[in-house]
Amino acid sequence: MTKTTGSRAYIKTLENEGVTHIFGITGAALIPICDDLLDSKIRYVPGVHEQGSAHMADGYARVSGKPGVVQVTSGPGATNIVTGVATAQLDSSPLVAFTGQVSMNMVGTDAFQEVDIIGVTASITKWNYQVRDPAMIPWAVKAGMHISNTGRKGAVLIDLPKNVTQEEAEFDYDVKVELEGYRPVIQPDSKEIDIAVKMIVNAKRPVILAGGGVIASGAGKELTELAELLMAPTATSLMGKGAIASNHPLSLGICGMHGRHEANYMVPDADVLLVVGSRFSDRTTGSLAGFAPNAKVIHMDIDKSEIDKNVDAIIRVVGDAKHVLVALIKRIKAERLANPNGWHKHIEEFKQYCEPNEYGSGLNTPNVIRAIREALPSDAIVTTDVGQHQMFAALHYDVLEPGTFLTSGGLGTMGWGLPAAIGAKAAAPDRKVVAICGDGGFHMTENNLTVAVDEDFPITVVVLNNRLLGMVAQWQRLFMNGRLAAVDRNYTVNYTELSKTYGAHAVRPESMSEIKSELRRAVDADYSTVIEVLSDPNENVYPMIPPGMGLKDILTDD
Ligand SMILES: Cc1ncc(C[n+]2csc(CCOP(=O)(O)OP(=O)(O)O)c2C)c(N)n1
Repeated sequence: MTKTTGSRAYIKTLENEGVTHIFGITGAALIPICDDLLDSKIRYVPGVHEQGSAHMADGYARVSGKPGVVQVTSGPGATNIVTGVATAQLDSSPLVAFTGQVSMNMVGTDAFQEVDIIGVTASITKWNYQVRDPAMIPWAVKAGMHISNTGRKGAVLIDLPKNVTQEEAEFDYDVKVELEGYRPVIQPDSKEIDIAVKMIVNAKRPVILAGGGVIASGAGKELTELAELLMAPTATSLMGKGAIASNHPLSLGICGMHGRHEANYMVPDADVLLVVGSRFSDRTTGSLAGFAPNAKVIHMDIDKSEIDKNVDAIIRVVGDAKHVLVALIKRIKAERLANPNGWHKHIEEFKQYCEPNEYGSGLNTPNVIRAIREALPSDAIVTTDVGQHQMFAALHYDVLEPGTFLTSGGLGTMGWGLPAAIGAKAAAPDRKVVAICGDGGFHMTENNLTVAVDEDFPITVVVLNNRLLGMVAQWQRLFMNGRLAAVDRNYTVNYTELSKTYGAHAVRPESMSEIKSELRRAVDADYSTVIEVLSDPNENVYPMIPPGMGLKDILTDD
């Protein structure tokens, strides 16, 4: 074994763990690490604000399936990633954050740029840990990478006091990572599977609800196979969008507050609801009283604590979605299925809503979203920001391959879409990446465009500029007698010109045909483009379930 500094041990361990990119911003506590990174093959991607760097690492993680790494300095660097860490944690994305810290002899003295980031992030991380001995660095880094990307994935934060990175210790990469009490259940119990199968094969009106767990475990193919085997209409949560291709005849689309009619009418009528990798967020269920009131719920999840949390299950299966689905499919194939009497055919009754003919051919957000789909190959990655445009995308963007639609579902973080797209491009340089943003969210993190340009991650950003904080304005129009408060954003800033100053190509097309041709040019280009679309400030996203109401209490614009 050789002696080396904590800083070098940290970098060597990251290299051995297969880390390709580190996103972040430096500072006093990170000087030794950034110096050593000059000699590493890991690509360091300098950011412009730590929140953006954290979202980049999150986007990278969601696309690569590997942990995304963000590295920031102590104090304000660390507090600036809190939103990024919480966003990743709530969406079960494997983000590993490394924070610099003041030296151990200064910890607790309110030293310059000292903050107790372990305390701050305790409730928004899967695990956090302060390394106090350089010899522990390989163990801590390996443990962090492992915890973030196993079981239910999530955010990890590791705090690195400066002296720990400067001091020397024996470097032992092969140190065993034994974590007492950490035993994620991957393989489902075969008895639980047997009980579930009995219920499933006798179902008359089976419906599947797939969540982000299906995407995270790469089980889209198995989910689709199960749906076909049962001829079961299949809805998804927002995070599960794409688990089954949007254009599959059994796809109901997303369910919930801005769910499609197919999903919101058929989920409540199920007699057996098969839920895979979904946590029953309130945005997915609406009022629990109206959510599948007659269904026997079979809840399958990798995280035992999600089962019976919001919705009582009758059968509980703990395990990784892919393993659970493989086991189910194998068992169901050996059974005789009940005749569901054409139950799935009801899907057609609801499909008329949300279809293109409803929106004509003029310039409106659903048509822009559809034009984005038409301009992209099936493996292109779309990220969204948060607001009306996000829900329009959830309703109208057809996801053809699982894992190609990325969004901040749990925390609903405005400002996520653009930096996450940069991280996605870093993970998949050969694929097209488009961020769909509102003007509000774009303005929160648009400075990251400079990273896309200067670090050569060519992406396309579509800014749907309605000059309003649109989603809030929609709630005010619908539920506050139309009194608009705190939502007006008719700023003097010109996003097209602003984007040019960051070095991006930027255009403001004015008709659908111009939008379509700009989209085609942008996605084929090897540089970043911002397409600003001046959209209608009075547009509402429909369908919508008013807050607190049930899935069938659907508001439309008729
Ligand atoms: C960081 C953050 N701040 C505030 C909110 C609350 N919020 C949710 S949607 C929304 C409006 C978003 O406006 P915009 O980005 O312009 O998108 P639009 O709804 O107009 O499509 C706001 C303020 C949020 N989700 N995230």
